Amino acid sequence: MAHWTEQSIADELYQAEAERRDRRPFTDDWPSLDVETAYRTQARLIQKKTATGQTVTGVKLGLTSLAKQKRMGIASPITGWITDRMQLAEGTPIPMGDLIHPRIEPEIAFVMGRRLEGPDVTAETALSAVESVRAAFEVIDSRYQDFRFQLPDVIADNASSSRFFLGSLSRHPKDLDLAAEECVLRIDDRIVGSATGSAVQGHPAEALAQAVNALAERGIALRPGWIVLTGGLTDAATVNAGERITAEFANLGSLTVVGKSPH
Ligand code: 0L1
Ligand code: MG
Repeated sequence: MAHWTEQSIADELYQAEAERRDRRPFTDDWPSLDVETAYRTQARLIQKKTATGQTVTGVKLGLTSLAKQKRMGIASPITGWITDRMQLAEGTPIPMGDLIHPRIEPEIAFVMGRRLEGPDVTAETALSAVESVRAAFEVIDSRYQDFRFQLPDVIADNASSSRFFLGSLSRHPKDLDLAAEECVLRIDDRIVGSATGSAVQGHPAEALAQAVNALAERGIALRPGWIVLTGGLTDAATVNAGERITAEFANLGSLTVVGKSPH
């Protein structure tokens, strides 16, 4: 049985991503691996990324839907870090050759206007710290075989973060009803999902408040200018090379991405 430590798990996850290799969850060998240790491991993983020139540009909230939370036995989102290297400009194909088994989910993204720090942050306070709202696609990619993991595994793996896109339209939060904001997800011309912002903890600002309060327990505050991916609105869809994937929002515009073809 392998003897894992926070650092050796971070090293292994970093290598697995670089080598486009999936693996067994660490909890198979270390069943008592807990959430606190997993977040410290995630911090070591992001330190490795920043040591190689990546810059943290914000956070992602994961497992925001009721269905995913029930499966994992949690009631509030997990968080991961996003970096400048994960963000792709609209029009850039999803680099299928660099990823293991990417899935995509439409999200509502916030750009923070001011610092936000828990505890006791409410959805209202959280939203008042948001400068702008954008449509987003998050491309998730687990470093575990078949996305099979326990909660500590996925936290250590930076919440399956991989790539993301932001839409070009930027709206002020006061001009939107985010719980009612509709989104339709299409692959080529097939509708594969639809939802409103209420799919994310009832309201994306509620998800933000819960995440900020949880981050405060680890001494972390959100900084002005940081991006927050607030969580998948629909189920994540598998991405295949050559597919054209569109998220059509009622008030945030639409965003189209393609899975890069091998030729
Ligand atoms: O962004 C997400 O909600 C993904 C969080 C990790 C769970 C998964 O890989 O589905
Ligand atoms: Mg997501």
